[in-house]
Amino acid sequence: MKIGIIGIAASGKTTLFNALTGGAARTGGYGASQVHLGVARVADPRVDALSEIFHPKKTTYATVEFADVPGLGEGRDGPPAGADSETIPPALQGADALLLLLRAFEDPGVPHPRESVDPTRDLSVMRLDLILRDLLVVERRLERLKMLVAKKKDPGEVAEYALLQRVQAALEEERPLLAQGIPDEEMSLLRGFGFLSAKPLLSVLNVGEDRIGDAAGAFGLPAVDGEVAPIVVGARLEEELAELEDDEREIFLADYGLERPARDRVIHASFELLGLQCFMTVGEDEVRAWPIPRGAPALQAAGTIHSDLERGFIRAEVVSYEDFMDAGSMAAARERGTLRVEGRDYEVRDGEIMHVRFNV
Ligand SMILES: Nc1nc2c(ncn2[C@@H]2O[C@H](COP(=O)(O)OP(=O)(O)OP(=O)(O)O)[C@@H](O)[C@H]2O)c(=O)[nH]1
Ligand SMILES: [Mg+2]
Repeated sequence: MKIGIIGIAASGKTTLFNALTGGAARTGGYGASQVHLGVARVADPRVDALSEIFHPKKTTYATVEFADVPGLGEGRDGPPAGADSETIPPALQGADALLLLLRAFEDPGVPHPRESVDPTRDLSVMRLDLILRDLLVVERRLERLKMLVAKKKDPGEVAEYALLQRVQAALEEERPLLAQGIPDEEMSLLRGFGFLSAKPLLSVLNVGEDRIGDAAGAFGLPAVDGEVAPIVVGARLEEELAELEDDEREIFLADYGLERPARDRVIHASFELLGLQCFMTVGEDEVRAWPIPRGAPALQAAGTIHSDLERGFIRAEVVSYEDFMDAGSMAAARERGTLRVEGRDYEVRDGEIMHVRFNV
């Protein structure tokens, strides 16, 4: 599952990307057109605690993939051009969700493409930019469909034409696809387009190092119904923190009056934005957190580990993280009756420790 990091030019996207993924991509490149791909570890105290109990050969955390793309909006590129074949950047087409970084830091050394720092303005610029890019793709597809449908009345194409016409009208009213109330079956027909305004969006406010303790509201950012509240970070500070050893990091954080880096909060929120949760497997070989969609059944969880486990699934032995910690071992949890036996349709809950019995 991949999150695309978007924002206007010089908002600190690559800086944040480095902080999240431990990368070292060049920042301050204003105008660089590279896409950076990286993987961020989802910190999880439960995995740490389980690892201390089992002393496994290997400990594996869940991960989230991030793609850092060059600035959008009216920054470097100007408004999206009609003839542009890449109205939806390919790196974003396949993204499952978007992280929108909003610049709130002042730094005379880093010119703002619109001269003044105004995250509320940039938020609407970016929202509109996503809608316009989708609109261009819809318009081009409609032109093509019009010809096709005129020649031959293929029922699939006729339906797509009608659907896209509705989408077009709503986009023209500046309603993002995600807010158009399109039913799941129709949404899946649209998936291939990779529409940007159909992707869940998390706003992150880059406030720089001076105003790190402030809340998003202090920057005049309005709260939007149904959207997660923006997360406040100092991207450059986070980038520096990511490079430090643990003991140095403590000192650095204390200097800024912070308890912990914002990095983990951003990664967690991204993970949740993707609709994911974790279940755990434990043992002497490996303690591991496995990401699965929230509400996924045991059979799907088994398949995440290995296709054999799905194919030959017999049952799952499940215990909640808390019950396991209370019991101290799988055997003790079994004796206490907190270890349950569940079937293939069992809805796995976050943090549960699972052992799959299978036979192939
Ligand atoms: N003072 C300060 N500078 C920052 C902060 N975050 C980023 N910068 C600086 O802003 C400049 C641009 O940062 P980048 O991360 O390259 O910005 P970007 O959004 O990736 O820019 P483009 O890829 O060109 O769109 C760099 O010089 C960063 O060091 C911050 O929190 N505080
Ligand atoms: Mg960049």
